[in-house]
Amino acid sequence: MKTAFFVSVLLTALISNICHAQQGLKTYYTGYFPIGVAVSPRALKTDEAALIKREFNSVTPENAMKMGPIHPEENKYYWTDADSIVAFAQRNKMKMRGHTLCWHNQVPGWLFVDAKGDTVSKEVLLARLKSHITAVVSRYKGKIYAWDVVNEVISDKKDQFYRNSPWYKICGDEYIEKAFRYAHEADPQALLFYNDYNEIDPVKREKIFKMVTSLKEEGVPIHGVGLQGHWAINEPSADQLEQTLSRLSAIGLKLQITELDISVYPKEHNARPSGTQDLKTEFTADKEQKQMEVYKMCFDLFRKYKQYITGVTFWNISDRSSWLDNFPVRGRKDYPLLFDKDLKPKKAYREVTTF
Ligand code: HAH
Repeated sequence: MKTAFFVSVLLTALISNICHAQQGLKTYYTGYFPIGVAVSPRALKTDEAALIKREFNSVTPENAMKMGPIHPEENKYYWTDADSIVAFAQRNKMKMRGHTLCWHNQVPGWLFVDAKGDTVSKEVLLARLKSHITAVVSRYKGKIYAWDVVNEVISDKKDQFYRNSPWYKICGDEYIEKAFRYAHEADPQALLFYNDYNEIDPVKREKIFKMVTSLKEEGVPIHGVGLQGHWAINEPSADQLEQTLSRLSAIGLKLQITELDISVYPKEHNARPSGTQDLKTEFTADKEQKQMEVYKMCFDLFRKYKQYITGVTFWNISDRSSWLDNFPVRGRKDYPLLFDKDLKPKKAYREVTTF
């Protein structure tokens, strides 16, 4: 009798465990928001493809649509990689976000200079921006429902508003609204986002609030704010994240978490080489516990703000590899995602799917 009881308890636990993981993140979040993932064209040809199809209902190209990779020379576009991700999304009836039309990193060398190597004028740079945005957005019109139009133009320095990038040096802040207008002209249906990181910092958050509010008031076609969400085991606190979501939702536009990962190392904002202090890179029980707590807290709040949040996208698929293996510390292994290197759901997976 007793044995039969224990066997049945064990079986129930086992079955519920299996079923739990099999539903897929996207199913748990059906009544909330799409769950996306950043991908490379290569990943779509490996065992990660099955995981993507099971768990997610949206994809973003991690690199394939950035200005450098997709537009390496003035008169040459390289479409192959981006096309293959769009085809995957279409084939599997997934949503697709575009990333990103205007950024200061991963830009092609030719963009800011003329044939002689001199810096181009504002008129030339805006004309180049327009032809880039028109080409890319038109090609995927109707297939990409949301674009990160402008990425990371707000400065991290407390006493500086805009980042002093080549874009800003040549155009002032005018390229920002122009980018949104060009994208809207090319695909009037696409939802257009301003995307940035570290909105949990109140100073940066207020700058973003101010810029996006004024774009909106001037009638610039902008529909949402993307919070990248590159967070860590020590930040944000629940209060900090709630203040962030509450403040930015007051702009009156939609919010998306566009690049979520939770690093198992305390947050550092600047790149540096690795040193002797970086040798302890195992995924310990302590790191796992802290990461679970942060993931749970984040998704508790995302669900609480579901009225404003229209998407949550992870930046990479599994701990097999992620951009955090090289940032901020070059070569330091990180474990920031919900799936381990064997693509099995980690304990944090259960935390975000039990509610
Ligand atoms: C993001 N920047 C970018 O939006 C994304 O395109 C890239 O793949 C990874 C992260 C975050 C960032 C950074 O790259 C450098 C310094 C601070 C923040």
